[in-house]
Amino acid sequence: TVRAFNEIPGMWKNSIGNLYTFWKLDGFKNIHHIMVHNFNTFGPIYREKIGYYESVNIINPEDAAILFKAEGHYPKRLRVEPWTSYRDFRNRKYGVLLKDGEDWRSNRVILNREVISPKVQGNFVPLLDEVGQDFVARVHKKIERSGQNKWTTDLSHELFKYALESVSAVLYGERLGLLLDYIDPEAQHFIDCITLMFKTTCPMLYIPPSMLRRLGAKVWKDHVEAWDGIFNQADHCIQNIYRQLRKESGAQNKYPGVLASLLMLDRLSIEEIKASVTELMAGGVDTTSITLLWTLYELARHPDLQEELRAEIIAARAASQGDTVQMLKMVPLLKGALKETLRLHPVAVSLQRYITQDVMIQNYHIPSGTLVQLGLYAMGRDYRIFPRPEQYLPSRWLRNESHYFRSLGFGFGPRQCLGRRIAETEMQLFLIHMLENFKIEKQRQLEVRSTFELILVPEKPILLTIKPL
Ligand code: HEM
Ligand code: 2DC
Repeated sequence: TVRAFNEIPGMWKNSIGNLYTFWKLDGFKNIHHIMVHNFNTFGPIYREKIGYYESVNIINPEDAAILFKAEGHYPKRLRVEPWTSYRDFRNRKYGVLLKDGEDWRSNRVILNREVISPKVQGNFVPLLDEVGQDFVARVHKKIERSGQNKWTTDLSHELFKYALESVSAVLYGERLGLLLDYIDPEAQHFIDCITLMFKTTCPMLYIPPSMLRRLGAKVWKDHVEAWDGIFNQADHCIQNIYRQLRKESGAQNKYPGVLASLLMLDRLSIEEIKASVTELMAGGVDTTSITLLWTLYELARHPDLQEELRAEIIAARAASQGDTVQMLKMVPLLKGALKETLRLHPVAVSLQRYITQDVMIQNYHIPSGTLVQLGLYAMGRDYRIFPRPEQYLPSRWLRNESHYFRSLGFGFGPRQCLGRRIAETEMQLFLIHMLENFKIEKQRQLEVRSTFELILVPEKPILLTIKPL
């Protein structure tokens, strides 16, 4: 007995009323908790309508598999209206993040080869390894200066710089030098603009930006200012490389970076390259830095696990004999730790697709064209999917429990995170260098929750103490 679409439980009849309730519950900051609550109330599938978004929400891995099998040839996510509105407003091109259809696919295929294919990882490793070493040197210096043989700090600002330095090294093939003593005010401004851009996106997710623009709302103005800052800084970096490339003729042996590779390949227009490279640069800061911060937080809470990881790293270092690419293949527990971080603290609260064919989920008929959301945060914390979900257990990813559609932190399929290889390599190398040099400790046994600022971030600063080994 197939049940009809209209029989799906949920609150989808009064969209304005829902928007009001949502707002009253401080829903902007708590989307992830509200989703958990809804799954507890309605079961593994529910319909919802908030403002102009109507969706079906699911939580089970088996249902995620059905969703992704129905995503079609041109997978389409929920459109982040404030982001497209800004581009339209300033007459800037969409990059791969915002494009759809054949336009998306043709750009994405070209970018894949330079950013995410296995053949490029070897190019990224030496660059990212150097950034990791510089970070360690900086921490040593901070510890020395403290005069206490330790450094207690909210590492987030250092991690933002680490992430920007890393993604820039890969994109531009050269170092910005953000881990030196002198803080480049332009780089700091760029970092601040990204945070502001994410923050100001949230309230506009449910209220049409075009309306806020006509009303002259502050949130729209701030949003525009944030994106302007992002694009100006990226333009600056891109112009630099472009000029250098025209001066230097003849091939060099050194890996020139993603941008120069794309320019030389000459298969995308300059404007298209600019749009996607800007998205990569902006997408590469808060995402990896916050995931690393959560990982350090978990390692500080689990000293035994920290020792276990350190042992794995030391053994891998010895066995790989200076071949770092090889070494990264010998740290399964470390990779499990990053998966475990993204399970409990995902960057994206949900994954979404407009399905391109009718499907059956939980015995309900769902018509083609429906927006289906997988509650990634809720899934990661459900005891039916992950036994003892509240425990941070990297080894669960090494055991032969089912991993079927359970590791989805970077999304899935051809529309998955384009920065995934960069992010993974950068995070693995960071943790390798940190664990080889320092012990991470926590101040008090305080639980830190997530709050929604378009991406999920810690609700309050996380103070860590770093000691030399
Ligand atoms: C898309 C997560 C780091 C650039 C996405 C998506 C997720 C995600 C969930 C949507 C995927 C989907 O719909 O299936 C993450 C996580 C990161 C991370 C967890 C780090 C821990 C990065 C980095 C970059 C980046 C470092 C840039 C270097 C992008 C871009 C897209 C994307 C450009 C859009 C791709 C497209 O639409 O074709 N990311 N990301 N991300 N991410 Fe990431
Ligand atoms: C936010 O309801 C909640 O990787 C919305 O690097 C649905 C939604 C749609 C798209 C998601 C977004 C959420 C969270 C942030 C994501 C984004 C797609 C890409 C983006 C997951 C879940 C992110 C952070 C990119 C951002 C790149 C940008 C700064 C240029």
